[in-house]
Amino acid sequence: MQSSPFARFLRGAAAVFLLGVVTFACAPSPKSSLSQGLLAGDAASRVYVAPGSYDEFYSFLSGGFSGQLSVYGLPSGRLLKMIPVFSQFPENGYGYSEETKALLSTSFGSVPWDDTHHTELSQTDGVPDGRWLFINANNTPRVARIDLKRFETTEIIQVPNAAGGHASPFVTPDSKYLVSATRFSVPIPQADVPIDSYRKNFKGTLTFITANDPGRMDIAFQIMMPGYDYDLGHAGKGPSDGWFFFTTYNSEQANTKLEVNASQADKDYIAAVDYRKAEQCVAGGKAKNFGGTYAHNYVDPISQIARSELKTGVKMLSPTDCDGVVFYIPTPKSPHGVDIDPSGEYIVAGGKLATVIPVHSFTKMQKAIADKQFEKTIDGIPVLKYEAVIAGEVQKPGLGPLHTEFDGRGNAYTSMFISSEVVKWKLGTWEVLDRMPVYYSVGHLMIPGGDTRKPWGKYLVALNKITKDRYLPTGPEMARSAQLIDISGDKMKMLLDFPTTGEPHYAQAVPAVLLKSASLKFDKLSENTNPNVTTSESGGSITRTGKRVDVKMIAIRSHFAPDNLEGIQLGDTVYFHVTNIEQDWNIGHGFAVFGATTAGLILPPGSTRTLKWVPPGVGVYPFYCTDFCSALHQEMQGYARVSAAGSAVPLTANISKAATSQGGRLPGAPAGGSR
Ligand code: RUQ
Ligand code: CUA
Repeated sequence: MQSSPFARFLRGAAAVFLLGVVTFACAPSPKSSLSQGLLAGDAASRVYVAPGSYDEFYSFLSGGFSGQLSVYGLPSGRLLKMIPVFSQFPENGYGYSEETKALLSTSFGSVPWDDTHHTELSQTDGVPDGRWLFINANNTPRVARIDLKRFETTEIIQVPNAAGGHASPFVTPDSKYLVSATRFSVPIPQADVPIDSYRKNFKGTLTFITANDPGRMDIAFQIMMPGYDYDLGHAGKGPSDGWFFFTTYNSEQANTKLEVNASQADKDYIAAVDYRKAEQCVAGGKAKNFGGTYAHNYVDPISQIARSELKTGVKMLSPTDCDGVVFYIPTPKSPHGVDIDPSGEYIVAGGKLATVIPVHSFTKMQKAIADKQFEKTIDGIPVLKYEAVIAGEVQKPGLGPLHTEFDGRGNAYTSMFISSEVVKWKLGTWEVLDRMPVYYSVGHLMIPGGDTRKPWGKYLVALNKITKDRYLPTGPEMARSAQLIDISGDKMKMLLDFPTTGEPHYAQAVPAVLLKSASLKFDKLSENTNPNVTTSESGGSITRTGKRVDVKMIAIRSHFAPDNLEGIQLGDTVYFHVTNIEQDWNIGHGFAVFGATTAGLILPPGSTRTLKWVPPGVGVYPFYCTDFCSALHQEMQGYARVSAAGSAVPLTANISKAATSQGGRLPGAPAGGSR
């Protein structure tokens, strides 16, 4: 293979990749997609979900640079919902209403836009359990919990002593911990040092975050690591349960022109962390009390109001103080993904520049540790011998391997970024079984449960970086493209292209039955403990406290009560606390007021949301419902009168005469459901 044309091709292509000029040079022609599997009509019937029918799987795709995630049905590829996490979201007012703002708080203040990379479902015994979905923020390192009864973000914790939370938020099989690792090493603690003192002053950290207790996410401990880039991670399972594996690149410790300087070494490392050993060392007092300030934000499940607290200090463990807590496994070459097969024995790395896919053996790793088969030690971390740990190498897999998932039938599927294909290969024999071209430059791929102990190995979704000619052109920017592939047979079959929001790095999916029936339909008004809730037509009010005016009102088809407000003065700050008192699934209202600097509020049934409004001048300002809720939605409006400061106009709020009948429906208006 050394002198074969293929090897020369690989070297040439790797050089091209290094120069960064070609990202999809080897992409096959789009015309060939239909010949790669089924006839068009056949493929269409495989993804057809008849109107009114449900999809078989929920899938959760990270939104990448949008800071959000989105929910798609599979196999149809229909977009079901976008869930805002680290970014404000105009579709439902997330991050704009007073109740949700605190979720975006960090030690740097409010960060209303971040970059997400990986979605991860909570697990019980190594299998997705449908309780929560976790997702990371990369730029300001954070981890969020999404409650899958509500499909809403309910908790976010910041990760201190880190920069770039990319290897995150991978979960242990019991959901005890989530991890986050520094993609970018930095001085820890931060310090004003020359950048070219990188080798001396820059460090990485691996963070373990407690995850199993909603409202109590916390930094369990951190491990101080050599200053490399820590890229991705996955927990062990089965026999390797208790271990966590992280890829590193830039073990060269370059601090400039990384595309060349961090691609010098033949091998970087996978860091294998024995986190039960870390727990013992922390319990045994071997961790240092270390600084670091971080925000913990949490939506109170009763009042549905988010609160933020700032915390300080973590337990920091050094490998030199805790023998056997971390080992490095040499791995070619600038590895990106690290994926553990369903049995827990094989550790698969995707070396972006490697010509093979190396697969390590957990059994051999344990033996190598017991036999002290070490090459050297770096900062207290023994480096195991490659030959002592390697189980096998997949030869000629393609170009630019990144990520691998499993079907539970002994097969692995690896994404090939440069050669734009998904490659199926066999665990144990390492032979390539099949290839499927994808369009173009696939990053992650996802099989429902494909990183767990029990994959639902029916479909594979390729998450592609470049769309180009796949859809009607929409100017210089195109939506990213996902492709659905049938993996139930021997040969992969291309079924469907569908556009995605943002850049989905990773994704997760579960059978719909796991979540469908538990999905919340509305919040019960009787359980709404927001202190500014209004539960009845006549319960609204307007009150003044100095220059602050609080308005409590209800929204119901098709009015607000009260609907006319007077006595507000220029210089006041007005808080509109609006409660949607509907008790019916999916009956929402909105609230917007003229002169506001954001659009307003969106109110799911049973909820209270608050809009802060500083009137821009004297006058009369209409407010209205922004969500077409009924035949008389256009009538759902009111006025706020603003007088000069010191005016004698009394503070009043009326209840509209048209709104006095309970339920608030005008004669002749439909009873509901017509939105
Ligand atoms: S990454 S395309 Cu942010 Cu997980 Cu590999
Ligand atoms: Cu309420 Cu439109």
